Amino acid sequence: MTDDTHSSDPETPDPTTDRSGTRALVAARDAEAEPDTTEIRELAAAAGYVVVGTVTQRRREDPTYGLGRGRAEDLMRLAAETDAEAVIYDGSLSPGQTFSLGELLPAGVAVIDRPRLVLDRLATAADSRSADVQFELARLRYELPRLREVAARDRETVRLRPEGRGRVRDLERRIDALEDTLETVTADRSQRRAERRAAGFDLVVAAGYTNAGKSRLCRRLAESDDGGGADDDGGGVDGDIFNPDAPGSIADRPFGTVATSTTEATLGGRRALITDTVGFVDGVAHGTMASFRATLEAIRDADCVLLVIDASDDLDALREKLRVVLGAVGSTAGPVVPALNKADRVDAPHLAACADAVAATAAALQDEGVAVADALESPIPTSARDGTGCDDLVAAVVESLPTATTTLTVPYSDGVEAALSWAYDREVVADVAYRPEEVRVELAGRPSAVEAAARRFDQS
Ligand SMILES: Nc1nc2c(ncn2[C@@H]2O[C@H](COP(=O)(O)OP(=O)(O)OP(=O)(O)O)[C@@H](O)[C@H]2O)c(=O)[nH]1
Ligand SMILES: [Mg+2]
Repeated sequence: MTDDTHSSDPETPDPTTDRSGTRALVAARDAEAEPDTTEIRELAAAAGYVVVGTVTQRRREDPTYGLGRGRAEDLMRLAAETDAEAVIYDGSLSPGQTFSLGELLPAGVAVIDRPRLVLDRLATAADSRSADVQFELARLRYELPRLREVAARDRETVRLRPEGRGRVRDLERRIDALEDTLETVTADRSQRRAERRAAGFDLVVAAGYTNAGKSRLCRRLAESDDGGGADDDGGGVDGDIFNPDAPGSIADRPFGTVATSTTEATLGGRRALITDTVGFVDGVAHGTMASFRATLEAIRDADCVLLVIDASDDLDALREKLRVVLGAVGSTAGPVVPALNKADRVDAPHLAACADAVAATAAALQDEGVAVADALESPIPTSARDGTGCDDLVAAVVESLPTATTTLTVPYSDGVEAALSWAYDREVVADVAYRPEEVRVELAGRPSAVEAAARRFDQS
């Protein structure tokens, strides 16, 4: 990527730089309880940081630093002691707070809040050829008010610095250009979906919170036609390093997927395209999420959404993550089939409690007017690791797909054989009966494919 829009100020670190090995402190604050830093540490590690210290605080938000002044000063001392190069704040900081905290910390220590951590990771890891323009756009939209803040402070302190304003203008121009590109990318993807449907495919899209097991579940569904199959040893494919025997297994790997990918599969006799998407993460502002338009539209437009939920989470986390995902998705055209994945890690009572928590969260979201909550079917326990429940999941997905049936009786001819062969290829032939001089064909499956097949028989 060639991009001359980011600044070299410590407050606005260059997001294209490789972070591997960067020493970072984690700072977290929560008004209600002692902050839990598990997820932010995992996200930081996934983005390449080495966490060398943590400062937490239970108090309400401080308008200047996010943390209270005392804890912010602790952070400053700890940063000096540990030679930290970055402070990762588990929450959103306003442009002003980012600036103030940066001023307090030793020179050169970057301030990275949760949204920046997520956006940097997505924007830099995404393969630029797969045009994840959306992540780049999200990151720049996040950047703009911060750069304006820096430019405004520069004006106050060092008189007017025209290069600050120039950078803001460059960034605005780059955002405009990316918005145009995203418009085209989104239209192209929508067109491609229409073509795939016309070719007789059902579009199944896996969505869910990061680390829920979407990719592993998609691989398993694509591997075998019935969704079951041999045990997945967790090794090999895509460098999956899950080790079920590791003590206190560090199987959690957020940010595994940074671009959507689509695989062809046969689900219960229907030709489907399964799309694996980038996971959702809490703490990325709604406006920024709106930039993930191409991904959100793929989910909203799917014939069936496979909503992957990590059943090994505790119930509070499960509810919270479900809210994040469904809140961002908003509404879907088709049904949503939830999978309670990682069922191998938990017992039956916990799975039952998860199903209840999903139902209760969906009901609450429905009351709040989140339309997608209405589309939720009953959850199916699955294990992408050992294949348990995958047959049931496939059955539920197939059951939820749109189906049309029609019966035709046509005079026998070579044209009918050709039409039959075409219909077999698209998996829409439910029954064929040869009679003297004529053929009776029962078609069932994707409405567009059934219609197209029926037209071929008519013209045969
Ligand atoms: N025990 C167990 N581990 C699983 C299962 N499914 C996935 N995992 C592990 O959970 C971790 C995350 O799985 P992924 O498939 O990468 O999750 P994801 O939802 O695609 O994550 P993102 O791409 O970051 O959104 C990996 O270490 C997987 O091996 C499962 O059914 N059981
Ligand atoms: Mg993934």
